Amino acid sequence: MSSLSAIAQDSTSDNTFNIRSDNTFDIDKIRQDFPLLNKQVKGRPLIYLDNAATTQKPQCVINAVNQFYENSNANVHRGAHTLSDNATELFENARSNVKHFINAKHSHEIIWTKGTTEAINMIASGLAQSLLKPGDEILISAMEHHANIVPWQMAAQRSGAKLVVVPINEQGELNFSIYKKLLNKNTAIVAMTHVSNALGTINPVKEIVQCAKQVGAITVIDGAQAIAHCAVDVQQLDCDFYAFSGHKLFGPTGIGVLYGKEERLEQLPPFQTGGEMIKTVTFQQATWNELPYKFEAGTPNVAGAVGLGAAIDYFNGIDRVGAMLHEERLLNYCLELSKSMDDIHLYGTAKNKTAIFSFLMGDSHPSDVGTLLNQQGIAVRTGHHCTMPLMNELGISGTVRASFSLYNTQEEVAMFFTSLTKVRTFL
Ligand code: 7TS
Repeated sequence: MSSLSAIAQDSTSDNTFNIRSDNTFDIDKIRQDFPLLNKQVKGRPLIYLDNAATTQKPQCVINAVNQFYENSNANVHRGAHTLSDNATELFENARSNVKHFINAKHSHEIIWTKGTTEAINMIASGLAQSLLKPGDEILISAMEHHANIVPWQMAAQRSGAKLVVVPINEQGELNFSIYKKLLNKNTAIVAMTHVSNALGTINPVKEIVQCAKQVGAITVIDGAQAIAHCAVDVQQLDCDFYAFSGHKLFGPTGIGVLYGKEERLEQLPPFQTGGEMIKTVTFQQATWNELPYKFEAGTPNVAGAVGLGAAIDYFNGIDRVGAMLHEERLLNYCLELSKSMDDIHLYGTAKNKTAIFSFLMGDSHPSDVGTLLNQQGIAVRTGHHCTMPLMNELGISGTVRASFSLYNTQEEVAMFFTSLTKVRTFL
């Protein structure tokens, strides 16, 4: 059960070894790049294990955002002045950074959004308007985040389509044979997560997409949890849409990406309307701007885009295979230490998974465990993790989730378990 071996086995990642791998992964150096990791919480050194919620930011990202406001702040695409030109160049360079990072064919296939949630809403709402009809089916999995459930429920309600859920097995893996059986000529959309935020399961997205294409379905991949842990190549995956958030990739909050194949984006109606997204407007009607601007109504989050561009530069600059191996070791160490605690019940034991350790301890309430861990400077997330239907399937109301990033250390894992042992004596 490991991220790297998982990714290596996963045929979606034929390019895994095209990402940087030069044995330069240096955890001490990396930690120095993240100012917040040196802070104290409750008088203890912070141990930040809530990376699936959001990652910390390296100094270079903080600087890029600050420098944008200090030196280049202006609105984009509209000024007849130097600052606006500078801002536009930085903004479009960041888009091009994203294009290369996920290997999209064109920069105009990269749409800036607020994050994954907005990106999926954009697709679901557009497809409800333009494509879905009564009798169509939208396939999602039982492990989806609410952001990849509720927009489809709304789309189904608006269009008369039906939401169909592919079950998971006991390990928290997609039941692939049932998925294949559920695909049929009425399947209009397959919307699935690349990596589960509650269980860490890595889904075989390339195979999911291949099968969906055989019935002519449109594929939407929620990449929120994958983007910082897997090598993502959208042309290899061949998905129609791929969504992710900047803040889970060491970038700022409030900025994210919707990738869409050019022809799919052309077919999709705009999500929001107003300035920037139009070509011509009369009081009677309007025509749309070209891609990507058709989907970027209003003044965008320019500083956020610049910050995300810097985050991608940072991420590309480290030994990413080294980082994956490091995360794999953290997860394995967690699993090893948890074996000595027989009242720990782990949720999510997929063969292919990222470093997410989701658990319950005895009959303790997850929020009690989280509060007591916080007293010791350890940040975890507790609750349903915005996957209430999954929690229902598992017959629980929530878990305690420790989610690791490349800057976490073996010592932190050890401290986490020492603290859990202490927590247990209080409960
Ligand atoms: N999809 C998945 C798989 C996610 O994990 C999340 C956020 C989202 C979509 C939504 O992303 P957003 O950036 O638009 O909010 N997941 C989590 C989490 O697990 N804890 O906090 C947020």
